[in-house]
Amino acid sequence: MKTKYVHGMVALALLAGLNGCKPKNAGSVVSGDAAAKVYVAPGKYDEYYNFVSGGFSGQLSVYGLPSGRLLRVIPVFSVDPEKGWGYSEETKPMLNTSHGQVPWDDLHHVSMSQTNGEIDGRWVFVNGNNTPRVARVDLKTFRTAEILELPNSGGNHSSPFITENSEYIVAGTRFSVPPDDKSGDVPINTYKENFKGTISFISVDKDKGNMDVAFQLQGPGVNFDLSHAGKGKSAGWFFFSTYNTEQANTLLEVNASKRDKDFIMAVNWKMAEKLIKEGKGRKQAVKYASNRFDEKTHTATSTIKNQVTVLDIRDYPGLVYMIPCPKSPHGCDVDPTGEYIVGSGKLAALIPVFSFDKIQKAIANKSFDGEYEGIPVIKYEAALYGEVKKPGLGPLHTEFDDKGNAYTSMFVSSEVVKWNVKDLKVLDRVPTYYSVGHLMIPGGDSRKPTGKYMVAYNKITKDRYLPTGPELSQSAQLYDISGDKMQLILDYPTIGEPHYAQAVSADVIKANSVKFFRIEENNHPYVAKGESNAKVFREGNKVHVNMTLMRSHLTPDNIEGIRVGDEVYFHTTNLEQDWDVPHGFAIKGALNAELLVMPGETTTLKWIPTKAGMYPMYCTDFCSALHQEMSGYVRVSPA
Ligand code: CUK
Ligand code: CUA
Repeated sequence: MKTKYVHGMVALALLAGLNGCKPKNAGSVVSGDAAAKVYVAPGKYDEYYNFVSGGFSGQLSVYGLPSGRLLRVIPVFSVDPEKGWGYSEETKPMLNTSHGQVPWDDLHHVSMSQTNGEIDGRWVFVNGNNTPRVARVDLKTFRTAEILELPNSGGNHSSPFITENSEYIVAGTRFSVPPDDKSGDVPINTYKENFKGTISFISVDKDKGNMDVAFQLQGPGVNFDLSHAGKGKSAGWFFFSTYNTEQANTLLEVNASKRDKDFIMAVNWKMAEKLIKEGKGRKQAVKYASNRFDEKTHTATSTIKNQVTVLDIRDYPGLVYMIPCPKSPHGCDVDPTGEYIVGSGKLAALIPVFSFDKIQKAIANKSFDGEYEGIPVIKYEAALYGEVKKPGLGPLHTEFDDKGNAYTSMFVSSEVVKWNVKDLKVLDRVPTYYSVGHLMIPGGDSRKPTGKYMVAYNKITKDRYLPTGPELSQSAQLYDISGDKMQLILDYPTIGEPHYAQAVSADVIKANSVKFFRIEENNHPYVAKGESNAKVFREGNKVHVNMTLMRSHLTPDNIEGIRVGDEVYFHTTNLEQDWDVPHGFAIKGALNAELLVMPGETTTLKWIPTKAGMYPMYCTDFCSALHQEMSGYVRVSPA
């Protein structure tokens, strides 16, 4: 979420005086042995990979923990000139949508693939909040392998949360919208009649990870906020927080905050899956892009799909239930046992903890408190395990450790509060600098949390770093949680606005990391597998340059016969067969930035010269002592 909105809401909720309050002793509460705890000696590796949302940068960054060292920025939804992402012909289709190429998005949440409720280190899924999309990053290559657009959605925020064997990731729409097969050209004040809330269930192929929209649930025009899958005993269920159950369409900060309680929506996804298998649901015409990177050719293809199966949740009794939750719920987290579901009302001064067993009993006994839009509402007390009293202000998100404790971020009072899941007693609290959004414990939303570190991802930095003009980096803060008291041990800036993040032991990933691609397996249609295969050839006004890159020359390096207006394709193959020897490629005046080509890979830069003249081209990545010599010329003649 964006800070200013929360601030606005909070002000309206008469909490104005507490808005943005600063914890005392900023900067002086660092643990005495902090340096030793975060110091990773030169040449030594970090213990954890931490995958951090880049917010409105549209990218995913990778940090080492506990050092806080930035290891990599993985381009996902946004073009990235450093890697030619979205500029090379091979990657352009990844950013395709039903609206055309959308070269940016707002990335909020990170879900690592799981097996038996434990992070298995195969893929990271992330969401695009703006033009509804989910992406899959392959952790063998640390590259985005797939981007899937979502129909019937607006603002894909409640996403991408995963089931414990990665069967599905879900994506709930933040903005209810008229379904795609209806005209969206309707008066906005017909919201209640025309706008629908939609949740996509996206299937994930067991072996390849390929995603598709398996089915969608459609219902009243509420806004879905975060969600989490059940675990263990609750594994067949999903829990979504909702807000704007008022179904307001204007001045939401007032009109969507009227009700004392909104809902957590409990979805029996096993039942939905069964209904779909039985052929239930309605086929709806839509258009959405499915973009995949082909592992053989290293080229993305974009396919526009045109149908989804929709279950109207009101047509299937038993599929969903509403659980009242105070007030403007945001986070919705499930503890490692799967029994406790933690709600977090942005405007609430307590944390409700619901019991899965009690929810099941309430359903069996019909302990309902009427209906909401045809959906049974379970009585608050019938579902409630208990409340954490006076935890702080503005609870947002909760993670768990391996000792039965929960940690909840408090946006308004700018702190993290540790409490015991069984007795709901607050055990400890630490200030954050400032206004924490998500927090993260490695494995902290899985069945196997760890208990060593917690990271707070903060919206505001203020006085934490040297000033850099009006805009300051957001920041992460690392806490040692191994003892009774949480201790701040490190601050580090982040790329873009961090929302959620996940971390996993480096051992789960590092052994599988690809070092380079085998040139003999390169199936790119324009590969040159050796310098003797390099060539320039013309097809009408298209000119193909099958070029090789090898320390320290381009082949060919003198190109003539190009005319103004030709479409020139530089298909550059990096012939190196060694780890960490990329070459780059750029040419004067090219609109498509540059390329960064991995060993064994072929990547294409398209260039349409507009003026006759001499155009230098060169390798952009310092690759050897003779890197400056890795260059050449293209002569362009009048058309
Ligand atoms: S949201 Cu950002 S602090 Cu998009 Cu997960 Cu709660
Ligand atoms: Cu190749 Cu520099």
